[in-house]
Amino acid sequence: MSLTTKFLGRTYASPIMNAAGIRCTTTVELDQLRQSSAGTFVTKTATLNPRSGNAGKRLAALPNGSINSMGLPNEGIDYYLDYLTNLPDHGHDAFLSVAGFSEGDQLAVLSKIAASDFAGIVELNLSCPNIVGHPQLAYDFEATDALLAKVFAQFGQLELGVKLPPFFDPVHFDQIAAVLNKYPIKYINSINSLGNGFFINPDTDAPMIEPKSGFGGIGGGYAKPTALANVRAMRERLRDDIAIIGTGGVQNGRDAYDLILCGASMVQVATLLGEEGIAAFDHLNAQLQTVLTAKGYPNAEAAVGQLVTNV
Ligand code: RRO
Repeated sequence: MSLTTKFLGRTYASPIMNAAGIRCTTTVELDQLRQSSAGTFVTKTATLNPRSGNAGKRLAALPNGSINSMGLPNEGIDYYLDYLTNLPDHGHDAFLSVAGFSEGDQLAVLSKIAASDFAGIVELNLSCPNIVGHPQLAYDFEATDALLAKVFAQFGQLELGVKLPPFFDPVHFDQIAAVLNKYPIKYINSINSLGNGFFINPDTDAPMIEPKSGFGGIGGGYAKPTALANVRAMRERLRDDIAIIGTGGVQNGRDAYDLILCGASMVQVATLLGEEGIAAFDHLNAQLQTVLTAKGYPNAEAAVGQLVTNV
């Protein structure tokens, strides 16, 4: 019995890891993730220059999840590259999440990575919902196509995946999959938070968070059905060699298992990790192992995509 999974030729002891943004901004947090029972880790999304993010209360717990408008606070690409390239494996088993505010920005970040000793996996975040004046890029299929054309023309040597926002319509699943299938993309990560939700604090009658007049990305339990739908819909549409990371609404081992059944080879945890800290990985691993054993799977990899469709 094991939780072993494979992803881009790497073998991980567990498919469960953090989602970008959660407890992964500083080297202290990254060290804690490395020492935890997570299968591996991803950094906070890095930009060309450090950012302090949006001002005011920008993250709040909700009855069944969370709302955030962090605004991409991070230490800048150089900081994360320095950390990762100084690991014994040059970050081979890790993920580096990156974003830019323009095509030029994105390409500049990637050229820094390409010029470094980083040996790991790059995740292009096309779905941050919280930057005023910058829409979630992956909702613009033409702009996504144009960016990926440039990215792969210049940085085809990188092992690169994309973090996607949730889609809600079969036509949109078709359209984004058609774009992604054109490129040698290694994986997708579905989903980012449900963008621009809203929640009112019953004590104050004011929005729960301050930036953007209270609009923010929704995560946790609210996200689970949409995350499952996106992983399943994308698995049905993407080339077989494009792997999937499932993210959204993982509160217990069964939630992780459901994402795996839909086609996820790795599973990321955001809201629960924010609330519980790295002990969350111990609970989730134990619960996922119990489900896999009860269902007769020898490891996590064997359950990937095994959704039953003929009952
Ligand atoms: O920092 C954020 O506000 C943030 C990002 Br970059 C993201 O991709 N998803 C999210 O919910 N928040």
